[in-house]
Amino acid sequence: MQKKTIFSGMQATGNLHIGNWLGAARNWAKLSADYNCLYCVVDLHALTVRQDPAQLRNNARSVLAWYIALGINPDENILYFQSHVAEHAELAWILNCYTYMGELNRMTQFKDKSAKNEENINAGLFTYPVLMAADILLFQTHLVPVGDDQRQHVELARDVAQRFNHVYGDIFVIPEGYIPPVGARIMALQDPTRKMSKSDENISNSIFLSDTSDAIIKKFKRAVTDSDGQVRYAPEEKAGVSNLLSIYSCVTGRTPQDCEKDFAGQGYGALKTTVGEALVEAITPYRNEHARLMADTAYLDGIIASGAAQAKVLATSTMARVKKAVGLPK
Ligand code: AQP
Repeated sequence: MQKKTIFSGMQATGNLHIGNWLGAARNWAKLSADYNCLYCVVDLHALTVRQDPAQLRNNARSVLAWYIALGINPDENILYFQSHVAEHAELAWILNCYTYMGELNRMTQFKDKSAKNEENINAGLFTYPVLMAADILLFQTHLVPVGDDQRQHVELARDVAQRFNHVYGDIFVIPEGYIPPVGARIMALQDPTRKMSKSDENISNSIFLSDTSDAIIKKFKRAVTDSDGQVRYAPEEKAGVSNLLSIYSCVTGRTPQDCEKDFAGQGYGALKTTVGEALVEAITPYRNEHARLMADTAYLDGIIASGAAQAKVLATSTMARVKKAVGLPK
């Protein structure tokens, strides 16, 4: 039987953090054996926030190298840059004409990001979910493994695809989101009511995959918890402690409730040290592999070129059907 298709991506807006890994890339690696997968570095999305050009180019390569370092085999999956396949932007324009302002006005990420970038609330930030719908629908995607913050955007992609199909027939596969039961929303260490984010101004909030082991241990030691002193998994009531237990759960492969038992009769100090050390052990081999890949320019260049060529073939096929359906001349 023909394998189904996965599409997902990450923005090249900075260093990847453990939320990007535990909420998304970890599942990409797990799912990749059973699907045809495209994992994209969504560099066009990154432009919705002002970027330094040299840094954006470097971040894009770094994100792609992280995909490989985190276990996604470039010989079996398509890894590429969004800007190398112009059909992403072309389909986004067409889908803009099938998406309602009211739908985009409801997107919580737009509200959050506008609040953070008051001086630059551009139209791209507003139509970001349409470009994301185009990313997904361009490849007749069945499954989109993402973190919880992208749930609403995947829903919108489904709505737009259904609307389009209703008018023109079965042009797009209707995608499903895949959001993991644990790790889908890793919270900021200093403010566990907010999600961990690449572009957070306070670097103590995020554990970056490139952080040194010492920095990781220190950040965990300073993580905000609460004053009742009990290691218990209760996300609503005990956001900081539950966040640490979620991270530990992802790294150990055990449930957060089971992890809780390891700390019976112990305080938050033991929890912070254990989680920090477990994480250091888990990511050190990835960090070393990432450094090795970044130094191998020719190898990365080869993957980038071949990924774009493979993605382009698939994208062209969908675009031909879309253009014909809406009536654009040949
Ligand atoms: N804190 C998180 N916990 C779990 N998953 C997360 N993701 C992001 N943050 C967390 C998931 O990682 C994938 C890539 O995210 P993105 O690059 O599209 O950026 P984002 O969702 O806007 O989050 P960031 O990393 O915080 O970037 P900035 O700071 O640039 O906004 C997605 O699957 C996302 O769900």
